Amino acid sequence: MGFKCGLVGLPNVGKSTLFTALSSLPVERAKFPFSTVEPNRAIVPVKDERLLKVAGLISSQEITPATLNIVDIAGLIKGASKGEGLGNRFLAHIREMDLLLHVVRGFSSPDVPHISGETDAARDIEIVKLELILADLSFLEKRLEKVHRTAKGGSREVLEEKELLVKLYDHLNTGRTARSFSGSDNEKAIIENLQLLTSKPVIYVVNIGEEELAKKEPETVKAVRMLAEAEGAPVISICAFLEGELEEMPEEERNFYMEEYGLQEMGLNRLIKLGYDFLGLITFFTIKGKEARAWAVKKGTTARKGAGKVHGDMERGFIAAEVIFWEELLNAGSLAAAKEKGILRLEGREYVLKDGDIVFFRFKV
Ligand SMILES: Nc1nc2c(ncn2[C@@H]2O[C@H](COP(=O)(O)OP(=O)(O)O)[C@@H](O)[C@H]2O)c(=O)[nH]1
Ligand SMILES: [Mg+2]
Repeated sequence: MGFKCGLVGLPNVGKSTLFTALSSLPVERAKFPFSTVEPNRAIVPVKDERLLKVAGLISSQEITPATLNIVDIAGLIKGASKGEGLGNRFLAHIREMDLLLHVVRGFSSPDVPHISGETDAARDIEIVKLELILADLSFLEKRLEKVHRTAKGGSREVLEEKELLVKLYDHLNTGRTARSFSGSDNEKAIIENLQLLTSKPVIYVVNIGEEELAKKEPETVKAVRMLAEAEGAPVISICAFLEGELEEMPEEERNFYMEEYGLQEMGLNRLIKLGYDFLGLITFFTIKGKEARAWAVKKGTTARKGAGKVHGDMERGFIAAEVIFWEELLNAGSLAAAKEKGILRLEGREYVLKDGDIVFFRFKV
């Protein structure tokens, strides 16, 4: 179903504004039927020049970009981990995410109340982080109780898990995230299985006001950057308000305003690209008749698994993959010419897909 990025943050920081802007990016909804069912989920396209070039070469009538799922998770307030506000439902949503986009308020407006009075990026981030840590702690407590019971006379693995859980619990209990816990590879694998909220990768998104756009680095962005750098997380600043308006405009008008504001690229595209890279995703392309399509998979995905992304039958009945790097195809001039030259390689199921590969799957049903 694709990779899920969840918008989290305090109420009134601009999550829904950002979400609305993202959901207006053009993508063919019919291909993603579930997107119409859930109002808080947007399918957003990943802009890719290579896809456009490949599509141009084969005179595509249909161009389907790779996509990310963005989920607008209802606002988090103090006490959410104890069930306040939307509490547990909210937390359950986060558990399903591959990546969190932590939105921080960077705009000031007397009309929009701030949940705790003044905007203070560092404190706001801390509130959200703390709620997630508390939720993880109560999860770990339950887990520890269970392990405790089975650990009596239990196997070595159970004892090891118990030891690890205790260490992790102490770590979180000092206000740190599971992300920042350093353990062995084996320990990390166990922790990953726990699906803790604070082990999700995070990108900080500072939602700045229009008047901040002209500044080199607004104060809030700087404050968030310092925090983020310390934990190795990326930061992006975006004016969600303006992005939404830009998205609605005809291209010419949009270009005019982007120049006025000194924007080289739509912030939405920068954000999606960043999320894509941060998730460790690569793109492969398929051509079917007159359709050129891009697919997002994790780095290291094999040809057979990649086939499964396109269709379950293709993975089950996988025979081989014919592969050509996108630039090689462009250089050849056409698909027919590439075939004639014999530059399509035949690869087996264990072939590791590369970013920019064009793949033709051979399979039996
Ligand atoms: N002045 C100003 N208001 C904004 C900006 N971004 C969002 N808002 C307003 O802030 C309020 C809360 O935004 P919303 O997206 O609903 O926040 P959420 O609670 O995080 O989903 C709304 O009234 C928005 O119109 C901005 O950049 N500048
Ligand atoms: Mg909202």
